[in-house]
Amino acid sequence: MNKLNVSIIGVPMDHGQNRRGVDMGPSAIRYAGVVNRIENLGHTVKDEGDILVGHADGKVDTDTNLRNMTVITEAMEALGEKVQAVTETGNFPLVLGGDHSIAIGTLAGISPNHENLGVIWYDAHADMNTSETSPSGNIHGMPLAASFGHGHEKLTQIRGFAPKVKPENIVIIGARSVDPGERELIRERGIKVYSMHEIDKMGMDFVIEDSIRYLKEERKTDGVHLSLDLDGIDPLYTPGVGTPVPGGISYRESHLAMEMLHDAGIITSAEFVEVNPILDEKNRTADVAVALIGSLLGEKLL
Ligand code: NNH
Ligand code: MN
Ligand code: MN
Ligand code: MN
Repeated sequence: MNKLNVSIIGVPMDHGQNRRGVDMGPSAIRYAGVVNRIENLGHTVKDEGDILVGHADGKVDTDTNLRNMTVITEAMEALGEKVQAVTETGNFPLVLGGDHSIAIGTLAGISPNHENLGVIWYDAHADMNTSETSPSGNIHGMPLAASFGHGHEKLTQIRGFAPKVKPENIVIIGARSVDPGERELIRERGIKVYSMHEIDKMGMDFVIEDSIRYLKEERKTDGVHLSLDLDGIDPLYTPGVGTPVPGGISYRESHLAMEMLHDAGIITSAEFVEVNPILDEKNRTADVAVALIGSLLGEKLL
């Protein structure tokens, strides 16, 4: 098996949504043993520490209509710079959140090293709102739209370029809570979505096979970023998330997905987000994140 040099980057960000505590996600995932889990697979790990995240007052910026806009965009610029530096050394970037707003920064760092990047967005939500369509005003509901260049330029122009990924190179897996504006945008931009309906009907096996075929053969991507929101998984297994939605992807289906992605060898970077230890039970959600990271990086029973 291909051995990697994994660089872990923590982003203690909680300003993209309303519940405090998700800024402790990187600590909870480290405490759950992420470094050992990866090293036991024969990879090397460098923990690069955390990106500095400033303080915010929860106010909506009057020009952009975005809550905590400045503190979030500042952290995204720093994260993008760090992720790009890590990517250029040939290391595998593993970003730990923090709320999902951080994906804007992660993709800003990965995108420059690809001609035709693909993204798998594993999430209960589509994260394709803008300040106009958002029901909450929270930036963590906007990062996917921002990354394909849709929304306010303060979010789309992080690190001075847009888009970070083409809409036709995106696959959403696990969606079950999609807002009206997002539904419209999915249709308009032809985004590929495997909602819970498709997972129930065709099985995770088919969904991942078809996602790999689509991104590799049809879209001919030269690398795929996995952005995994722990709320994609059913809250029975991952209760420590800010916006749980029942009826999600099971623990076993998620392991199967990670194992198949590993075997296909298509994932070139990853982030695990929305772990909130304050809302969790005995760090279970961080434990699931670490177990899934293990499967993604090659853990096998036999
Ligand atoms: N769609 C809602 C919003 O934009 C909820 C987003 N919450 C998430 N996204 N956790 O993954 O506010
Ligand atoms: Mn804070
Ligand atoms: Mn999300
Ligand atoms: Mn979500």
